[in-house]
Amino acid sequence: MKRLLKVICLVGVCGCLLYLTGCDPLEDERPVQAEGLHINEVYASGEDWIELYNDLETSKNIGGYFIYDKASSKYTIPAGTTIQAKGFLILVCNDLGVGLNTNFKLSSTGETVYLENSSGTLIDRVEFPELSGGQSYGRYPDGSASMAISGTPTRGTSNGGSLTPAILSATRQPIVPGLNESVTISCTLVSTQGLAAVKIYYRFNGGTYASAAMTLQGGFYKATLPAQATTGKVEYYLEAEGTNGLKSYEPATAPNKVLSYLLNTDPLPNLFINEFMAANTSCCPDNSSGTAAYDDWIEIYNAGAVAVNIGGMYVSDNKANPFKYKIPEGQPALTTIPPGGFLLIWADNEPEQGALHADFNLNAAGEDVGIYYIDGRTINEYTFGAQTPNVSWGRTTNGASTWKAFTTPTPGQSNN
Ligand SMILES: [Ca+2]
Ligand SMILES: [Ca+2]
Ligand SMILES: [Ca+2]
Ligand SMILES: [Ca+2]
Repeated sequence: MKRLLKVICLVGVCGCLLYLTGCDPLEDERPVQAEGLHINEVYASGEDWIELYNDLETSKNIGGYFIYDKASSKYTIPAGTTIQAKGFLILVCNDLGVGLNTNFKLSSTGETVYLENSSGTLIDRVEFPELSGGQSYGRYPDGSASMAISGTPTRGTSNGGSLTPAILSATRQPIVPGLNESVTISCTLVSTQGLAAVKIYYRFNGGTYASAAMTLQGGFYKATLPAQATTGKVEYYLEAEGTNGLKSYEPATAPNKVLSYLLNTDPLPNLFINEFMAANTSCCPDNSSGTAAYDDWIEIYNAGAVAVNIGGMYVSDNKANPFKYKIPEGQPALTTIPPGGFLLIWADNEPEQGALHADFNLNAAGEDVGIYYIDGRTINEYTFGAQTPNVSWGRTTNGASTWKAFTTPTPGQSNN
């Protein structure tokens, strides 16, 4: 639809020049007629919000103004809403559509938000880029045309004259470290402008945090965490400090919630990816929502002699990311597989439907499927090719090394 409209746009009113500069009727390309009220900062991960800023010397009544990301569903700011001179107002973007809660959310992959006055005149527009958790996009200083990503959102207060360096998400090598193995942590920054230092803080088994400088090597800020000779948990987080003294963290919740890895030598349980379906249109419904939904599924088989609670373990559709979906802990009645038993996990990208609903689908064109221990070690994984709708792919007998197509699938039941 968008493409079609673009073509109409190309040959129609907009003409080639505007088309080349991004003419898209789904985006509002009217000139902004500024009146001193700005979209000053946006935040798109977790509880989304938009910060408005009144750059005037007088308070401003913005009742009846419109804020939106889609012109087809503009949200009307309630009557009587005012912003003080040089003041800020937060609109929470949570789909509620009441009071200062807008009828839309923001996309963390980036989009455009618009502000109109009560006459429908476009008075501001901000196109924001992809934002990582904990990052905002705003004007520096408040109300100016200079926009940047910051690692320190300032919800409802001044953005300040300079931004805090923002860390792009950290990576770890190896992703599943073992005993006596040093670990390299890397990150990049959104901008190195005004950067004073990048540091890593780390600790072992709940001790006190040590810190180390992260140094620029081949475009990445890197630090190496020392090898550990005993089992336990390594926790770490990163800090970027600006020359303005402001600091941002990865994860943004640090030091309360941090990144970590486990060094663990437990023997792995005897579990198999036993059968799965990557294209379900009529086979076997997931009734969790109250209506039949034909979702992808993964069957796990416990070939061991003892029950295994998979709470805290992971399933993934990507061998390179064993930590993709953590089976919730604390629900052993749901997540324990008896010896010789089976457990069905819906790969429906609907984790809100319960403990046994992973946050991914299986690709019918082929990909990986695996189950991983609490420390990320591989219990069992498999790479499959293109799948036929409503035909499952499973081990010829439970736990066997050979696979075949099942025209009569047995989700949660023996393949034999
Ligand atoms: Ca702010
Ligand atoms: Ca699928
Ligand atoms: Ca479902
Ligand atoms: Ca089966």
